[in-house]
Amino acid sequence: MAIPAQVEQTYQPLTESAAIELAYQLNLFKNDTVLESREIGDGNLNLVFHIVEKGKEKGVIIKQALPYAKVVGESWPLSLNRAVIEANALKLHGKYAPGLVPEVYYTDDTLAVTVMEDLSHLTIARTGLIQGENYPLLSEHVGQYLARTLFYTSDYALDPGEKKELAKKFVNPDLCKITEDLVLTDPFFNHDTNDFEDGLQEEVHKLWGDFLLKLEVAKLKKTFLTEGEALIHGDLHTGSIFASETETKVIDPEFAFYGPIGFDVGQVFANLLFQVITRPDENRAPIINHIETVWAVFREEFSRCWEQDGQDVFTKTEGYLDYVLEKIWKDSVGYAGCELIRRTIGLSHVKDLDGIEDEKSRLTAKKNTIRLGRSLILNREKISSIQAFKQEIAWFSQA
Ligand code: SR1
Ligand code: MG
Repeated sequence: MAIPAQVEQTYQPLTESAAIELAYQLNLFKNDTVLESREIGDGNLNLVFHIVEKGKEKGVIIKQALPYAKVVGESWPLSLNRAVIEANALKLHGKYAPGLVPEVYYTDDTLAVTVMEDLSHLTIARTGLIQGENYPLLSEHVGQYLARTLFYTSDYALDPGEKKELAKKFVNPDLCKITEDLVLTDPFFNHDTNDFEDGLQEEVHKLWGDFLLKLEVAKLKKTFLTEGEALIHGDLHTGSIFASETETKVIDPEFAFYGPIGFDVGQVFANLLFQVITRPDENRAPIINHIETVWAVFREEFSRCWEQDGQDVFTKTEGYLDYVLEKIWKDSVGYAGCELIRRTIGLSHVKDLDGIEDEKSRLTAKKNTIRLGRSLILNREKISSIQAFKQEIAWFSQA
């Protein structure tokens, strides 16, 4: 794609026709091309326009941040700087995990716009998985993405000064606050952002009264607030992944900041677990294999990068890599638990659960995600291997 021209504008939300105008102004297409524009954003925060030449399938995506959370409304203001953070994270993560993130063609900080690769030949992984797809390469690709983006942006790989410069660039308070509140606080208290059906009252009240659980969530929140280990994606659920039989692309890193590696891994685990819990018995194995493979590939590739490119002198010290991996594992198990609970009773649910039409089956599945979530948070020190994790999953995924 040719480098687009610059445009001088003040911020205003785009419409479908304004997005076409912008595409012309940026010289993304020739002036005589007939363009079509469709707003396809189904997330909680942004406008997303698919711009194509009439009659063609592949075009470009123009994504624009809104100055508030679309899912709540203008009463929840959000910084437009997240568009800059997202574009920079895509570029940096793309450098370390080539082929696994969309290409960025153009950014405009004032308009909070990112023009990027059109991935409409792929399907959002959550949608495909719910429809019974298995995407055989999904976990291999996601494991590689996690290992490489997280290792190469950490102090294990970078000079500490360079890492701190990067960390400054990715300070992301508004989006971190969403996670601190919606994932790591509100679901564990009687808070008005929570959203759950009546049939879960008893289960939820038990959770709110569980002081041991609250203590463990407090520890995980502290880690999220204070451990700037690597440039994490920050919102790595299956709605942030495009997939096909052969390709995987991780999108939407607007929550990126320097945080704990286990947060990204844990969100991947949890969002695959929704499928384990909601699929019929006979279709669960491919998803359990995905969870196992994500961890195996992450562990192997992270270790390989560590041996090859570890810059800190202690990366040569026996036992240090094992210590780091063990900490990442325990954090991942704990954050998976928080995400399971949050997507069940907090703000912003998942279709895997809410899409179950039969009320009894839906409530059973939701009770299982709450119970599994609680157990993962409380027992993460004891769940020390993928085998133990699989046993835990089996226990809570019975109908
Ligand atoms: C107010 S935003 C709600 C959720 O949408 C995003 O995808 C994140 O998961 C966030 O927590
Ligand atoms: Mg998102």
